[in-house]
Amino acid sequence: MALLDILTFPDPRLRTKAKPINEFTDELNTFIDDMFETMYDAPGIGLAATQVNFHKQLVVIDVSEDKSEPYCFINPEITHKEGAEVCQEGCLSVPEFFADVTRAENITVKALDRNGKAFELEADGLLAVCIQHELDHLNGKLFVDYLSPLKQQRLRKKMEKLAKQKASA
Ligand code: GNR
Ligand code: NI
Repeated sequence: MALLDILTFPDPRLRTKAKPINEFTDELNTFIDDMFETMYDAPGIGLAATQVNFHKQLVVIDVSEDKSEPYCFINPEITHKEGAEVCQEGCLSVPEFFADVTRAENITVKALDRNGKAFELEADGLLAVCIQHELDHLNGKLFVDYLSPLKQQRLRKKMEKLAKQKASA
């Protein structure tokens, strides 16, 4: 197993639109294991392939506290959305930054599992928030895109400062 490097904002590769997966190989399964390992190590509750510079429609999620609910979604599609809910979000690609985002409260998602078998899942709460956050990544979208221009400007300044600190450390 291996830890993968996570791209950080404003890396333009985070804006790539992911392509569907149509081959379910051993290689893909090893990569999925690496994504889980990277997510748990970070630690995070979700990781989209886009974030590790692999531009295919693949995400892993586990919102449990004890690594007991691993989900892998391939070629995911939200087929139903209902209600609205505000949640404070963070992102492994936007370190040390948190902001409120409004998402659908209840969703239905259909996807393929790591063996290529179709499944459907209804989700609410943190799992629903996380699924919507990860699917955005596959479309090249980040949670910070929902913020006001002023807040986005502040974030850019903060990221520039962090990058300078890193460069001189
Ligand atoms: O670890 C993560 N936590 C989180 C918290 C609230 C809303 C969304 C998330 S997803 C994030 C991991 C990540 O960046 N996934 O893309
Ligand atoms: Ni994210």
